[in-house]
Amino acid sequence: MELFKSFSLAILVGFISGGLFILERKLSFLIVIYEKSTEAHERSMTEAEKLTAAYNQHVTRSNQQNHECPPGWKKHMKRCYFFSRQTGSWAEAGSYCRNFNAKLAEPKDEAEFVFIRNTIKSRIRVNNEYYLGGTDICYEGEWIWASTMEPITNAHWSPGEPNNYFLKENCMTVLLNGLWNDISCETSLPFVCEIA
Ligand SMILES: [Ca+2]
Ligand SMILES: [Ca+2]
Repeated sequence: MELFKSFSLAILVGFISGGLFILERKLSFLIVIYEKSTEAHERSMTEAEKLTAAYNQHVTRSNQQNHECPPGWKKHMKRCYFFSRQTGSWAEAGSYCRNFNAKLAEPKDEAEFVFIRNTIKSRIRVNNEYYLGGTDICYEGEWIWASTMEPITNAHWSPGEPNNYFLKENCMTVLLNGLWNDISCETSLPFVCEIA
């Protein structure tokens, strides 16, 4: 009887040892698989990051080289400008510009003013003034740039302007001589948009 018990115990121990051995082998195998897949994942992440960085560099370089403006827009310094053929009220002109993440042009420095003046003068078929982004619609005589509501400090009004003709001229235009005028905001005119 004792012999039978010892024999059974030995078989049981052998069975368990064998099972543990198999389990250990399977576990080692799974660990190797996991490590390899982790390495592969990290490698592919690194490659994806490299590709992303290379793409971003390409875009930045391309923008630096071309100083890209959308088709039909003109480049000046770091900004893009659109001189429309379409016409609309001052409010419609502003909406049109905003559709392109732009605004009615606000020539705040001398270089920008000269660029717009020269471009207007060079457009030989044009016989109209163009809307810009200045207004005194909030308070008569207090001219501001609409996008920021900053006071306009670098005035380039044409002689005799702004005259608030018929007490209803509250929107800024640039005349064909390149200087500024005030006009009724309902007048249908072409306009200049600017992307900063
Ligand atoms: Ca006015
Ligand atoms: Ca006027």
